[in-house]
Amino acid sequence: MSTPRARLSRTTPAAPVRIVHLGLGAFHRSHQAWYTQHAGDAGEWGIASFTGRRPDAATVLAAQDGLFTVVERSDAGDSFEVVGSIVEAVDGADVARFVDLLAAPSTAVVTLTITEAAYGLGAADLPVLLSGGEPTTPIGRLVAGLAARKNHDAGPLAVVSCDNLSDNGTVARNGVLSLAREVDAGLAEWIDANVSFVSTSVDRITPRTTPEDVALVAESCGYLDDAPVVTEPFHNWVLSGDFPAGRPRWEDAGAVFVDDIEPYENRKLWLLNGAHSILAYAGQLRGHATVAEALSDPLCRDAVEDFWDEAARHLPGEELRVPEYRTALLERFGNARIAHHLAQIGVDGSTKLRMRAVPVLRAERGDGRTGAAAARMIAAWSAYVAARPGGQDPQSEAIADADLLSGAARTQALLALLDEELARDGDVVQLVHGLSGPFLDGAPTAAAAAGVGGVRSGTVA
Ligand code: CS2
Repeated sequence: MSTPRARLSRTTPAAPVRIVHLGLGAFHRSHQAWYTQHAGDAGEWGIASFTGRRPDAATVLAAQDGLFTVVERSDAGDSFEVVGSIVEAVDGADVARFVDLLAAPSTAVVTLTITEAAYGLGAADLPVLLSGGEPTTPIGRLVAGLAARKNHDAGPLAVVSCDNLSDNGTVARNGVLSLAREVDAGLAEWIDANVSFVSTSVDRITPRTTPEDVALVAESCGYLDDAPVVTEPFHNWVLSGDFPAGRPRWEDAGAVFVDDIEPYENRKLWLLNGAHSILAYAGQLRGHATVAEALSDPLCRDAVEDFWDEAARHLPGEELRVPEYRTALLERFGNARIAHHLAQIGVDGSTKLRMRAVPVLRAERGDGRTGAAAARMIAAWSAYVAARPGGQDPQSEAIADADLLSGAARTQALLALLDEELARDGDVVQLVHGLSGPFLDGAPTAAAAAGVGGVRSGTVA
C-alpha cells in the first residue's frame, strides 16, 4: 500500500477537559487514556495532557487533535484502535495553561506519570515558587496549580499517582505538602483538607514507540499517525482513595477499586518490576537487548524464578493468585513481538531497586533467610553500573563516587544508595559483593556483543 496522505483528525466533538495529566508518554496513552476511552461515561471526561521535559510529544499529538492509535500486540497478531480521550496535548513548559486548568472547577482529577525519581525533586522549585516564577519540576508545577485552585476557590480534587512506587499516593502527598509548606502554610493546610491523594498500582507493558510502529499504522490503517503506541493486550489498574469531585467509570474498562492496595502493589512491584530489573541488568551484561531475549537465557530465567520464590513468601492471601500471576508474567515477558528494550528498563536503578529488591531482601532476612535472590538483583545492578558508567540515574554523581572505590567498599557505597541500614550490615555487603563478581567476570565478551562499554575489571577486588 502507498503511504496515505490523510492525517488522523477528529470528526466528532471532543469531551470537555475534566482530567489533567502530567507526563504525556507512551504509557499514559496506553493506560490512563485507554481506560478513560473505555469508561461508560467517556463522553464527559476529556484529558488535557502535559509533557514532561520536552514539548515533542505534545506537538505531534496536537497536530492530530490528540488522537492516536493503540496497537494491541499479541502472539496472534495486532489490533488497532483510535483513542480520543486526550483532547488537549500541551507542552509542559506552558505552566500558565496547566495552572488555568487546575483553577477550573470543572477539573476533577489530576493524574501523574512523572517517573519514580521525580517525586523527590520538587524542592528545586522553591525559589521560583516564592518569587512567583514558573516551576520546572512536576511537583513544583502541581503545587503552583493547586495554589491557583485554592485562590479561585475551585473546590476539592483527586491527585492520582500512576508511577511504580509503593504507596504512591502518600509519596505524592508528602512531596506536594512538604513543598507547599515552604511556600505558604495556608496553602499546605488547604491541600491537606481538599486534595485526595489516590494510590494506584498500574500495569501495561508499553515500549517506546519506534519509526517502524509509525510505518505499520500507516500501512495497516490507511491514515497517518505519528504518535501510535504499541502495547500488550493485558492491562491492570488497582486504585485506592477518594475522588471528591468525581471520576470516570474506569471500572467499566476493568479498573478495580480496593480499600487496601498494598498487597496488589507489592505483587506488581516485586514480581513484574523486580523481574524486569533483574532481566535489565543481568540480561544486558549477558548480551541481551530485550526482555523476551533475556528471559530465554536460563541463567536470567533462574535468577527471576529464584527471586519470585523469595518474594512469594511475602505475598500472602489466596486472592493474590501468585502462581497464576507468575505463569501469566512468563507469557507476557515471552511475547517476542513486543520488543521491550532492557536499556529502557535499566534507567534510574537506584530509585527502582529501593522498591523492587530492598523490601524482599529485608523481609527474607527478617525471617532468618539470606535473601540471596533479591541480593542478586542488587549485585547485577552493581555490575551493570560498573560496565556502563554514566547511565541515567537521579543519584548518578553518588554512583560515580562509589565507582572510585574498589572491592567491598564500592559495593557498600552502592548499597547505601538503596538502603543505609542494609549497607551497615557486613553480611549483606559480603553477600551482594560475592554475587556481583560472576556478573562482572562473565560480562566482557557478552557486554561487548551488546555494545555495553568496557567492563573495568579493577572495580571488584
Ligand atoms: C518497567 C515498567 O521500565 C520499567 O521500570 O519495569 O515500566 C513496566 O514495564 C511497567 O510497570 C509495566 O506495567
